Amino acid sequence: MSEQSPITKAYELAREHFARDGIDTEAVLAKLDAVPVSMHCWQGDDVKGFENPDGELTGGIQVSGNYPGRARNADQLRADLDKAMSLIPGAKRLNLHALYLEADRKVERDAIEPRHFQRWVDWAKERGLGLDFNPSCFSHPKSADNRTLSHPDAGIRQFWIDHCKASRKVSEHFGRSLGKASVMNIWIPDGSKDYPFDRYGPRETLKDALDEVIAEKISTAFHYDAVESKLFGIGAEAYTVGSNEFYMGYAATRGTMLCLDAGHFHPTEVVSDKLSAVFQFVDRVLLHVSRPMRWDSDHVVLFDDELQAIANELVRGKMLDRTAIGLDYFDASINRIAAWVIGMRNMRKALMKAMLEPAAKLKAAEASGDYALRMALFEEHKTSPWGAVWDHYCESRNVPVGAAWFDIVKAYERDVLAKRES
Ligand code: RNT
Ligand code: ZN
Repeated sequence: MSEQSPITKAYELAREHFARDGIDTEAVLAKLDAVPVSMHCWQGDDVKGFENPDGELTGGIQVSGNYPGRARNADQLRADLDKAMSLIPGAKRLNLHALYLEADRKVERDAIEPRHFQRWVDWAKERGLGLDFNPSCFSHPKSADNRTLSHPDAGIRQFWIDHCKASRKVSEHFGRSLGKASVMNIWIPDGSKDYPFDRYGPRETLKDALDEVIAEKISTAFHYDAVESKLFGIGAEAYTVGSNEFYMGYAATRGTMLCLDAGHFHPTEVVSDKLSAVFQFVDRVLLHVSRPMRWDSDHVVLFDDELQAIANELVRGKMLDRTAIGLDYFDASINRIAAWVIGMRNMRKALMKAMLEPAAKLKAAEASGDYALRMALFEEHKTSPWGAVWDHYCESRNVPVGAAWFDIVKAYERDVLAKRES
């Protein structure tokens, strides 16, 4: 018999540890593998896209940093995505924005068609990936005054309605071509910098515009609509039309998915506490896992308490099947591929740790009112040998163990990224 590797040895001990709590780590890893996490294309090029790569990012979101090597075209972005995905275990999807179309001449946003995304579809099909989609209601002259679907001008409003309708066709095409339903998320920057007189009117306008967008029924075998709320944005500090209450009501009454972005709430509010509340009234949730620092800063997702709390909720409350997990951040100050790999690995690591909780014991402790035991179990799980399970998971799924992935990213930076125009 061949010598066991240190990783396997550590895993065997960990496996026994968790088995004592009735947890079958192999079953956990099989379950973990199947949970898709949607990787956001826009970390690779600072949310620029290929419609007008010299254009400015607008809509109250901001990228900071100028680390060299940003993807300048779709082939570069796909190469970067391939590199990142080769370092990330588990089922993955790719989340695209309308800005990432490929066309040989200018295509207006209200005229986008599935064929402008065909190369993405072919790429995803070859890799067995699902695709998700987003209309891009920002970085455009017609969104310059921070009004899109709630715009008071009927012509401009119609332009954005038509963009969202066209986007649904693209999303449906993704679902049909790949056999995996696409989640299409509508986020708009609409709001105002200072106190408005009328808060009611724009919300009524937005409601009607959204109703027009989703009027045509599309099978959920191929496509889901999601709507994303926000507390504020740069230049929309006083009023955001699409607030949490607005979209909560919208999703609940229209049957769309509700998108919860971890950076879109008051600083002491957490998405982890919202999940079990919104799931009483909406069928499906889209998560934009992000890390706000003092504001909606879209920092790289770390393995922190709130990420763990989100994962715990999804697993404990059996909400995973009703949740689409996507990441949403954009950091241009560090190697962009490393940023993807860190966030994606962290998301899955948190899901794994949640699945390894001594759930039966915790449940019993809570039911019997033994809150000291509950606390003790929570605390002990923090240092249980889940790291050994993670290492084994990575090794058995043929992705680098520990920080070994970083050398691969550095080699790619040297050989590929550094040669791109700065
Ligand atoms: C903006 C929203 C939105 C965007 C992406 C690019 O505050 O979070 O989801 O980050 O669509
Ligand atoms: Zn978001």
